Amino acid sequence: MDDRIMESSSSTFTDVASEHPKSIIHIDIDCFYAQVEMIRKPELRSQPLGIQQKNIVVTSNYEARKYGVKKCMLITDALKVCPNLKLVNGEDLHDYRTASNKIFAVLQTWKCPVEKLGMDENYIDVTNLVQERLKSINSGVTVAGHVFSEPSMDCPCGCHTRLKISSQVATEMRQKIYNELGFTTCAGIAHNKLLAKLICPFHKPNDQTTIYPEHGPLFMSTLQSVRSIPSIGSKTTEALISQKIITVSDLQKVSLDVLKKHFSSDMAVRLKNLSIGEDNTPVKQTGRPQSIGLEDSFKTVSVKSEVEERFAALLQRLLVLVREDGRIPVSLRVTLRKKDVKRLSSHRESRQCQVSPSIFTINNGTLTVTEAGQNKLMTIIMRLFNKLIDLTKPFHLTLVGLAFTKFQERMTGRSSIVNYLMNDISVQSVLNIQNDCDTSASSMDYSAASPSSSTTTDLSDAEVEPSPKKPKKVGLIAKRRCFSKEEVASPSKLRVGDLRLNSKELEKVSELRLNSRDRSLTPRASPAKDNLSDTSDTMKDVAEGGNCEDCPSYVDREVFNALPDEMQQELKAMWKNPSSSEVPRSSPRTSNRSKPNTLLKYFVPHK
Ligand code: DCP
Ligand code: MG
Ligand code: MG
Repeated sequence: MDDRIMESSSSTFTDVASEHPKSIIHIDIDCFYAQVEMIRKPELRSQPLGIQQKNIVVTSNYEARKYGVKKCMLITDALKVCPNLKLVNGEDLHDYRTASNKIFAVLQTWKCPVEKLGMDENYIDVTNLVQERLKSINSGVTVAGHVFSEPSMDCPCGCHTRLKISSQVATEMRQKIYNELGFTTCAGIAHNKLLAKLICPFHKPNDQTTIYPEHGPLFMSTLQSVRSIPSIGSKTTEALISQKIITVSDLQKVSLDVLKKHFSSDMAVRLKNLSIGEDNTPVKQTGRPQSIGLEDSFKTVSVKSEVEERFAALLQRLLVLVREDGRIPVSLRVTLRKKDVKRLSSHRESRQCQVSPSIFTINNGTLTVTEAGQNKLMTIIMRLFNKLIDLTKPFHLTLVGLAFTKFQERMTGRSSIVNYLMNDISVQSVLNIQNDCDTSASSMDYSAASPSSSTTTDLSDAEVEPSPKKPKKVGLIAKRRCFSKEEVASPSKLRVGDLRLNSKELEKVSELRLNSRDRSLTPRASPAKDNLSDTSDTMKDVAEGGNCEDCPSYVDREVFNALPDEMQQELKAMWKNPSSSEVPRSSPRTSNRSKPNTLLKYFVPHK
């Protein structure tokens, strides 16, 4: 064992008043996919059940595990050990994803940071909640569930009591998940994420385990492979194995200096700390993913038409995910894994480009894509494919992937003026058709993504992306939409800004409306535009310089006149009675915080 590390660890253990200040819970759902199926069909509970994806059992219920059915077993092997195994196809992840989101939502009701990890795991940082509860606790707190090992002495920082309270919170959380959704779960409770996650399956299913900091090194030494440590990936594992460091115990014993010869200094220290159960990574509140993607892997595909079929199937599934998410995509990435038959190797390549928001429409609050829109997306996908593959030569693919990698935000609050304007989304849609992804070499923004970042439904957006608009275009759009270049990036402002139509654009909209049979082009909730002649009237107003006698000088009349009557009246009333709403003359981002969606902030004078 590295004495230096252990020494410093044990000396700080006694010296520092609050050495283990955090309280972390890790919750993992028992046999997740299988439980979703058993909740859906309770008769499955009493029989051994396997969830099948292609030729693999991705998970099984605990009944099947008694027979030796393991995760990722081949179907043939699983049926050998358990001939009665009932198989349910689990390739459609929709219901699993929905259940996962519901569990996340339940955990959020404690108002603590919750970090979602994959489909069935969540970290919850209950530090503040525990501090609150401590205030009203006078005596003896007992632990709920199992303990890895009873402590030999009390830790002066008081973490034992805090972790005991955390174990009670974990029980409450698991109980609520069970009561509301019917899932049994396991929990691990510790002073950091590493130990909470690793101790979680110590007693399973449907149970929980708490570990105290002093037992971190002992517990870690029981792990057979360094790969069991969550943040140690395959490359680090390989590098460690090449130095004959195979078990976590080996890692504890190797000196820091030896590790530093093979890893950066920071990495070496991190590895040593991990080996003794020390980890200070924070629980990061999970937001919405920065990209939504799907991949399909297969043995080999070498024909373009088959690639197209696979992309079409992926696109259908991806559109379901995007609809659930609700945001409007503005960028699409295509990923291929190419097999080099000569070298017996494979590598990933990605290309992406912008897609026009006009492909997506909002019908009754739901994001939809018409058949024409889907065809347009397929055209874009195949153009990107053509950029990635030299079709004059044979190709061999083992994976195709699709991901939407950037989104406009939809603001859906009732008070959101942006939301109100979105009822007229068809206006933007018509205008945005011009901005469609054009894959001709001169006008298309392409990027070759880094291969490592082409993961499915990745939560990070590490790729080097093309700038959303070319500089010249940005300037033009910023001008047209009355926002500065920097503000163009703000999706909500772009939407409102889209109403700043010049008379030519309005003519175009009007023409398109008159010619279009698409019912979606008829605005629903915009009183001034309930019929087409009203639109023409608006155009007339614009052509004549507007009818906004009451407008302050900084207001753009074209913008004002493009607004529905109701909104114009609302603005006029506000300008007449400024005390009712402060005009944000400075920054629209910072002023008028109490009314973040007030219309007035969109009428900021140009500097
Ligand atoms: N899963 C998958 N492919 C894998 C591993 C898991 O598709 N290689 C899916 C199926 C699981 C779900 O992810 O149900 C959650 O994975 P877990 O490792 O948590 O396994 P389970 O929840 O199924 O079982 P356990 O009770 O051991 O947590
Ligand atoms: Mg699980
Ligand atoms: Mg899991």
